[in-house]
Amino acid sequence: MALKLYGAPMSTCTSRVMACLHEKAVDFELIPVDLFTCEHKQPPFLSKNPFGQIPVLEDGDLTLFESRAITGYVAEKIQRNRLRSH
Ligand SMILES: N[C@@H](CCC(=O)N[C@@H](CS)C(=O)NCC(=O)O)C(=O)O
Repeated sequence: MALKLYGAPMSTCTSRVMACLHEKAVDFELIPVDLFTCEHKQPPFLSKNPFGQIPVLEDGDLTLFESRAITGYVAEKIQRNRLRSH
């Protein structure tokens, strides 16, 4: 199942995560969050990140925020999966 990344390409923090996902060749779906209409401050988004900031990553049941935590998770998950397949 592809990872879901909630964010906006113009956001540096979203771009950080996208760069990591591209570097690791991980499939993901970018789900745009409209900062101009304050979508990130509405309850549906706040249920993913109570701080009301992008990006947010969903991997199945797991929801993560903070771009550096997300890149750390992606790097570790990829390494784990590659080690398992050897
Ligand atoms: N430390 C956070 C910072 C996230 C952040 O500042 N996101 C910005 C976009 S780059 C945002 O959501 N700004 C809207 C707001 O804070 O209301 C991270 O690295 O993910």
